[in-house]
Amino acid sequence: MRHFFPTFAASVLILAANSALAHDYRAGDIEIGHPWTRATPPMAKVGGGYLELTNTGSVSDRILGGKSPVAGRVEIHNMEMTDGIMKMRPVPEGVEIPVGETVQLAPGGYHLMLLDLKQPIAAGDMVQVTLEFEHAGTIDVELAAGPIGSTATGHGDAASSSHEGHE
Ligand SMILES: [Cu+2]
Repeated sequence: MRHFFPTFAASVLILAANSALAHDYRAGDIEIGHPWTRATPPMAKVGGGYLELTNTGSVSDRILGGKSPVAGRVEIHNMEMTDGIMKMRPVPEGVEIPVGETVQLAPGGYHLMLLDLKQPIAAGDMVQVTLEFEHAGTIDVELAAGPIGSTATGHGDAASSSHEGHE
């Protein structure tokens, strides 16, 4: 057993590292890829949530919103250009995920909005969110928090400054 145990511990660590890298979920026929968020300034009351949704089923579905222990409420928002200004607007009807397609919730477009944050989000946090779908039901996922201003690929974007003006 003395020889066995260290080997076992090492393989558990490798498994844990791999699943953290993959960071995917499935709710019914909906595949959820790399949910992430970014750190917020100390006094911020809102944060964004971003992910990829793929419909592998035969019925169109819809992400309707969600909830989170760190936020008063979670809504779906969209960024839209109005008179040359990027504005955010709640989308209570949610976002359709057509059969066989992948929909991105990403900076500059549709996103999850965490409102009334109870505490700032720090880089490295795993923020728990329960997502709600019309057909696939609910699922708990964790948003991996990148640094302030980060995007999925690691560089800043124009959408983040618009977020600070929200509400
Ligand atoms: Cu928003």
